[in-house]
Amino acid sequence: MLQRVLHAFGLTANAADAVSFGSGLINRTWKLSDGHDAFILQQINDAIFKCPEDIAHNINVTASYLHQKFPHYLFVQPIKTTSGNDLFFDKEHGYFRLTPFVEKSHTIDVARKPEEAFEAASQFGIFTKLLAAFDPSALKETLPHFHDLSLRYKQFEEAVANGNALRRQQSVDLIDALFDSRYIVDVFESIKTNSQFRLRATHHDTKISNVLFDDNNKGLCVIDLDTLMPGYFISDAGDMLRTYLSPVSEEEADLSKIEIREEYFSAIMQGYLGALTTELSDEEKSHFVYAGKFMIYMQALRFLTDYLNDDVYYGSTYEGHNFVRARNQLTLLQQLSHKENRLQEMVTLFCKKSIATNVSG
Ligand code: GN1
Ligand code: MG
Repeated sequence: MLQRVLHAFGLTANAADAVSFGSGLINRTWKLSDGHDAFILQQINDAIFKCPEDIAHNINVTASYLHQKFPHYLFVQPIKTTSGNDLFFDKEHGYFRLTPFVEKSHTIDVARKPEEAFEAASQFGIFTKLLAAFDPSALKETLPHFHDLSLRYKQFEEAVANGNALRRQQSVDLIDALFDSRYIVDVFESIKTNSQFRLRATHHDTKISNVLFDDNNKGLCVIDLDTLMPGYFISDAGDMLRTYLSPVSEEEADLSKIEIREEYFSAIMQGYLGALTTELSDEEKSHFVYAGKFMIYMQALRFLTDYLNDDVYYGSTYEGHNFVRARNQLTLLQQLSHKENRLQEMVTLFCKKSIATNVSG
């Protein structure tokens, strides 16, 4: 199968040398080389992305905007097939996309130092800043309602009402705890009608492995634009907080290892809000901590919904996998809530200082 795909892109590389790459839950990714150059090949999961052409459209319009306005920004553009298509479609295996592998770049799976979190957060902030004048309605919604928390909550309620009976019984405590945090949805609903919040070109998947780093561990650019769509900044800020603050990932079953590392919070805040000082409104900035709660809560709802629905979306590698993930995210949410006041103070202080710096030039 891979050989056919490589041929379509005009590559002489040997399919047998393609190695699995990355750790995403949705798409499959390989790295390969044709002797000269290295490439990243991805099979787009079209059970989830119903219209992969929309992703290609979004990448193309963004590429041409950035190319025109910010030609020095490193934008990793996919390579077309020999027939000039953005994607190769194979009847049996679906859609494939090829991108050049950026030489002397690497990705990081988990933030091991606050400096790495800072670099990644700066890159996501810079990306948003560069696209500030770009009309987000030019972007197609590759996953309609992807970060619509109200909808995720509704889907959760439906799973609680109609999902796997045994699993529902076994999850009562977790279900109750998630119902108890419904106020997070209420805040989201108020954001949607608040004119101080803007819809922007939003990445929607800001885990640290979606940033390229150079050999000195400085951020180069962001990658993986599958979910680049109109959205609120809370999605991007929130998923960084969700995935960089704790020393362990959503996969960790030992809840005692989950914690909020303040030095990482500070790094994300400085990197992200620092890049967007003049772009985000005061009202938006004041919701920076909320952004973390928003994304962590949504992920807890999504994992538990999937558990109750027999793991149809995320899959599972062991019995109770999505339950464990949901419990992990609830714990992270509780830890963040414990520190909320202190973190909020850090944001207030940072915003005051950066405004002062801006005014004094
Ligand atoms: C999925 O495939 P990956 O890991 O980039 C999911 C994200 C979740 C994440 C949780 C399209 O992303 O929304 O936050 O898993 N992407 C989609 O690990 O559902
Ligand atoms: Mg992704």
